[in-house]
Amino acid sequence: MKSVKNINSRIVTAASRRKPLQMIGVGLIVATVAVSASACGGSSAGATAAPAATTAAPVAKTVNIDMIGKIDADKGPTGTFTSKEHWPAMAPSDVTFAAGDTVVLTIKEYDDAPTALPAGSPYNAVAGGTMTLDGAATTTVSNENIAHTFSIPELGINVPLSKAPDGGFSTTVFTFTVAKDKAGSYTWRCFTPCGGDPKGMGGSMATKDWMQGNVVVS
Ligand SMILES: [Cu+2]
Repeated sequence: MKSVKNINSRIVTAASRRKPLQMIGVGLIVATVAVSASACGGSSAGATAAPAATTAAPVAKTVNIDMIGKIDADKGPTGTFTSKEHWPAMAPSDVTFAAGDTVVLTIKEYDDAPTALPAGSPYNAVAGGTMTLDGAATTTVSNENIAHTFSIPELGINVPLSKAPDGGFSTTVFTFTVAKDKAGSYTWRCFTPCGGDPKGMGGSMATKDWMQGNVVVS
């Protein structure tokens, strides 16, 4: 509301300078009230469109989120994970951003073992944003290289994560913009069968804070 008041005062002041006649001034004030009403009833984007709102703060922001993927206890930064042997995990498992934000998600993957997706799976391909792998633009990760995915199906997001080089890590940077009507609670999960049981879907795959977590879009 504060910004709307500022806009009004700017419009009235500018109008007064341009139009000294009182009668015209009254007409302009009525017009200004109309602008004010539409700005209050609509979104802040409407206020941004007003000519006087040159100083309005941008609504959307860029959010940087860093995650680390690893397996076992002897890889990755110490203290990040509580080990379960052969359980891959990603941390922090809960992420938050706002509708309309542009999110830059950086994932360092320390798991050096590939886990192939079933033939024909859509989860090898990047979806819902743009991705770089170790600095190079990437649109898909092959079954020879894929270790995990960071996927939020309800938001149309899929980030295939490449296995780490021996003794190191791969760096995936995924950038996406969240639609303004997508506020809500979602679940991210991995889709590679990395869970350890015969079908690869149990254990870490079925356990929150390992291969799945919460996504809150405020
Ligand atoms: Cu996985």
